[in-house]
Amino acid sequence: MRVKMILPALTEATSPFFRPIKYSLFPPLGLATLASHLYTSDEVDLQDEHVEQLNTDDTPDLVVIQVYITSAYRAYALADHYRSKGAHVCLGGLHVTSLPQEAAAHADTIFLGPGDDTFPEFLKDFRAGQPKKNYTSLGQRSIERIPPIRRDLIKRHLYLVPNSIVVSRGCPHVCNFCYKEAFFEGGKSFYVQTVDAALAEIERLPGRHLYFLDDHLFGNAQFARGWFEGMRGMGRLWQAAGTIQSVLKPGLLEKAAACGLRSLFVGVETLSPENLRSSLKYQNLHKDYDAAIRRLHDNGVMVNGSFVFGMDGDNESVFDRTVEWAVKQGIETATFHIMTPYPGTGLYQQMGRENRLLHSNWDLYDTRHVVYRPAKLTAEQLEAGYWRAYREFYAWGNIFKGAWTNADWRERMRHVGYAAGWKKFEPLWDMVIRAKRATAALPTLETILDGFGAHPADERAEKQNAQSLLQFRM
Ligand code: B12
Repeated sequence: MRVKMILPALTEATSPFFRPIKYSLFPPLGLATLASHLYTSDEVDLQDEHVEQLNTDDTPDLVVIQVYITSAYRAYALADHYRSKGAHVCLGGLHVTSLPQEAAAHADTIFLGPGDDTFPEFLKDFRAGQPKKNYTSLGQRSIERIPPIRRDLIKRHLYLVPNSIVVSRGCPHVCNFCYKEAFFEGGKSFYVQTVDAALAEIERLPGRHLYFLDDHLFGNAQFARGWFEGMRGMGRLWQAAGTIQSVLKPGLLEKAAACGLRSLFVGVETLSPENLRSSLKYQNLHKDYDAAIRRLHDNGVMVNGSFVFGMDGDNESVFDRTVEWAVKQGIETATFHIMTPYPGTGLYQQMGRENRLLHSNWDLYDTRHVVYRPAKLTAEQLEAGYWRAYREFYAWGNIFKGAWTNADWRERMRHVGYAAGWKKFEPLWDMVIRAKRATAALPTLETILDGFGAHPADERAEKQNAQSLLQFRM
């Protein structure tokens, strides 16, 4: 069977003028995971439009497309193109799950929710000539027995971070702006790999660097502790995402740092308890944010703080207050978002009920545009504040101010290297991406992550080894 798998480009990714690095970071892990259910005899062409020109002159039997909200129109156009050529087109992913009717108009088969259980079922029906129009993942979901991901289909050299990995699905929390509740509706919404399978997947990845794309890698502390132990001594350097609450849990962060955690994406979202309550982000309520950031830095873990602007408690002062706080904490990188009510989420239903949705042009649901009527801000103030926050946070003055919150010179250089490398050399990234050499920058990333070869966790590990050796001799 000839199978075509496509990750269409999100808006902004294919601008002819400029290529942001963020779209050349991670390979299409979702599609490579689904491909593990195909026969090795099947001819599979996996294309990611973020990093390569799509070839649509081919004549596959089966086409599998992953759809996000800001790639929906592109995905539908590709689906229509291949259906007109007689291919069987499958659409799935976050946007299809939130708006199945819209997607069904462009597909032979649609999939709702995770595909780990439904896609193999579909393939059996399809090979038997009886594919259904709709497959919905329900009930007891598991990833404990999924086959190894088809990483052979991924063009590693096109990505800065070819070693992206997930060892879980979903998240134990219920924030009302997040896709999760809608996507996992009807069944388990947080489940993990087995420790052995997680370690086996890690062992399969070449090199040192790993990037965990799990929504919440520390969501199941017992599981996390298990494979953190298993990873000790592997010499890995890795990045992931976790909550303020999990960072404050005694012992867990230390174990993660000891086996290579070097930066953490943290959903800080807002400094306002009122906003935390209204967005059902209870896990951040009454938590000492400053102590959490300090704990991360004390363990040599850099912070990528994620913030949302435009919640109902926000007025004009939110932008400067947030940037000032983040710089004062020495947060290395920040990802700002304009609050975006994604279809299917509690926030979208609230905005609909209150008649505050401005339009349904999905291309603009990219967290850079205002698509609803804010409460205490105008749409212009919100968009201008968002862009000002990015400019201010990554101004050289603030990068150095943040770096100088560290006493140690190496930590200061690491902060400057990481923050500036991420945001101050975009023309250079543009050149590297167009030259299809994104992976060439990985050793630099590894050196910065590892504190130029002298990371506190390594020093701590060496000291502990020396001590245990000494005790052994005595
Ligand atoms: C990698 C990633 C990206 C990549 C691109 C996507 C990609 N796949 O490579 C990049 C870095 C470009 C990106 C950008 C952004 N992202 Co992003 N990203 C992710 C992330 C962290 C991991 C996706 C992944 O690899 N998951 C692991 C694999 C195994 O799962 P999967 O891809 O979902 O596939 C499974 C199922 O979805 C399903 N499936 C998927 N497709 C199909 C198709 C078929 C036919 C079938 C049967 C099944 C199926 O089966 C697969 C196996 O189970 C997700 C988090 C998440 N939980 O999805 C956020 C996430 C998708 N991103 C998010 C956001 C907010 C953004 C940004 C706005 C961030 C920013 N500030 O810029 C931008 C988008 C900007 C724009 N122009 O729109 C949000 C949601 C957005 C939404 N609702 O669409 C998420 C959910 C994070 C979150 N928790 O809120 N992102």
